Amino acid sequence: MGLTLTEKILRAHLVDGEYVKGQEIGIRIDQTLTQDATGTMAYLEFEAIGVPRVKTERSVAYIDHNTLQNGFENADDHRFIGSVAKKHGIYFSRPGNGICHQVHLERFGIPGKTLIGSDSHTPTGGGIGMIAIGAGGLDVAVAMGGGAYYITCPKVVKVELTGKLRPWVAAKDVILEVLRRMSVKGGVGKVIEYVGEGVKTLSVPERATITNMGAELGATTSIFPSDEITKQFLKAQCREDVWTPLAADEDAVYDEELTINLSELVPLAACPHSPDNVKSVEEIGKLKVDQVCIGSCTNSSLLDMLKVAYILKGKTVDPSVSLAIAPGSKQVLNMLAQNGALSDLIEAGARILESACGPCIGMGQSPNSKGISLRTFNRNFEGRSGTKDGQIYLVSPEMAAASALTGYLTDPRELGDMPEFKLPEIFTINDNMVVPPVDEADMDSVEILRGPNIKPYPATAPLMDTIAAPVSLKVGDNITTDHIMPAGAKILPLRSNVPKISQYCFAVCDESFPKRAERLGKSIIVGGSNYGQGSSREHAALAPLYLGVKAVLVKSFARIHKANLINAGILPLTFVNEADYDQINQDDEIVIPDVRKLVEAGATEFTVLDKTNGKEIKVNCDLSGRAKDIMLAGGLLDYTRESMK
Ligand code: MIC
Ligand code: SF4
Repeated sequence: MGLTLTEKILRAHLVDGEYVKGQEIGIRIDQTLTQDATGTMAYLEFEAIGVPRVKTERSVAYIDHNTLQNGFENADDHRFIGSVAKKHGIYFSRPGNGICHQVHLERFGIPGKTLIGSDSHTPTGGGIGMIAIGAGGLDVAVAMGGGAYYITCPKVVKVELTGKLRPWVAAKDVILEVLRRMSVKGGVGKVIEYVGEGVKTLSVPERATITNMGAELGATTSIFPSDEITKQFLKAQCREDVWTPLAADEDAVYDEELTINLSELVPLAACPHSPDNVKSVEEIGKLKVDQVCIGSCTNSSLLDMLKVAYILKGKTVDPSVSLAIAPGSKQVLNMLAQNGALSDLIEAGARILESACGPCIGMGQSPNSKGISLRTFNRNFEGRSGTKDGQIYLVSPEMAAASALTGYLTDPRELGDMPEFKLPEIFTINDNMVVPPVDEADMDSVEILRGPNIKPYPATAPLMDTIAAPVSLKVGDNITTDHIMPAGAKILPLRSNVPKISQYCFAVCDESFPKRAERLGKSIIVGGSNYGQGSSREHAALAPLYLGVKAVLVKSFARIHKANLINAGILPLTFVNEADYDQINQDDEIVIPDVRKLVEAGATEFTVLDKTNGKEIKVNCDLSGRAKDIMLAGGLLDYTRESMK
């Protein structure tokens, strides 16, 4: 029986467990990446683990999220990360060098290797045949220290691509179509593997758009084969030597199958406030647009920017629209400058932003009140843009540019004939914004530079014998990490200061939550399905930890967030009968008797008592052997320290 590409790479990296779908496996990690919004914490954790030099083949620390330096905090974090990187063997990509996923694809990714990153869009690397997975900062810290990374051995979904995209229909439309069909929970526990004749019609940047936004499916990751097109891309990056051909066996057996005929796709948009709320331009109808933002790790490649420049050339942005463009990397921006396309963007009236995440994470460019903003990004969760009532639509760069000119949501096919857009034979290579680490022999000479906003990891404690605590918050379905721990220009500078950032925990849902949780001392959160979808930010677990949350009881969890809760020593529980969700109310007193003994004994189902209404509720406690030990120890940091003794 043939193997999928996913299974081939995972098996080659298996260091713990058996390759049985649904069971926990530990894999060796070849490469890691961090970004600055999760990086400070990840490196504090790495320091706490106490390994002097990273043990990976390549680890890179990027600065791309917190680049609005409105106060000393972000600059201090950048300096801290730079100094840790220099000392401990990590390459440091300086602010201005670009968005982590874009730069990693261009300069560091290698087909067939494993990569974990403290950012949920790490699967971008699947565009060149990597197994690239988003993880919590602590998992990345452990991997840098040489530890395995643990995942549930995934099911593999085959997405067979046939046909060829028609003019002005984009890779973005492919992933939007997958999201439309599978939903934001459809990928949980699965790797999405793209195969078929249609694959050969997609360039690496197009493939990377698709794997990048596979994160929105809740999938473990997404992957394309490594073929001649991959080779050509790597050659153009002067990295042909790292190329290897990789593909699934002809007779590979998949768990699920989906076929997408590229020739039949039409331009699509994800409507507010979810990436799977996908409709065609026709279905949406006439829509006046206030703002257009082009960029983010999903759509900021040179190819995307060249298409945008072509559409804008010689024209002027509609006077009612603000157009912001952030090219994804220094390489992209530089090449746009070299070939004159940058001038086309500027001439048309685009507001050029630095090569960073920017508006995607609410770092500036928030739309006006109730503003309709078309973005080439990957997430349109409520409030994420920084404007509470902003209405964000996720679209392709082609649709974004066409709409910026008309002021209305515009089908890019109205642009007429499309020229062939080609990647350059050779990219402009200049890695002068990547600072290599010092040699091991010199590491003592590097001083770690800490700013006053950088506070230690919050206090942890081993799992309690019995949890008796009130429900401090009850929330509904599809709560994202942007609800739990909002980002944006105001809050992001507090990422290295958990006590302070925790005061914004759940600000989108209930501003009174932090104070209430603190007053209660210890408490439980109750939620609906797909709780914690979205980002990898472990702050969505660390803030609740700091505020005394002991357990989270929900209908179902998103993968990375559940792992982050376990890593923080917060017990993740799910309802056996989802209808029981309606039985529990905020403020109810909950008791989980003998929870420590139950977890120790490996119990997977136990009874929780709601003392307020006298109801008994059955809950699942789905912890693998290792996760169980982590919970008992009080989190992954304590567990790792103990196991290293
Ligand atoms: C995001 O897109 O939500 C982020 C910001 O990149 C996050 C990481 C973070 O919150 O720092 C992610 O996707 O993991
Ligand atoms: Fe940055 Fe947005 Fe990509 Fe997250 S999704 S890494 S914020 S560009």
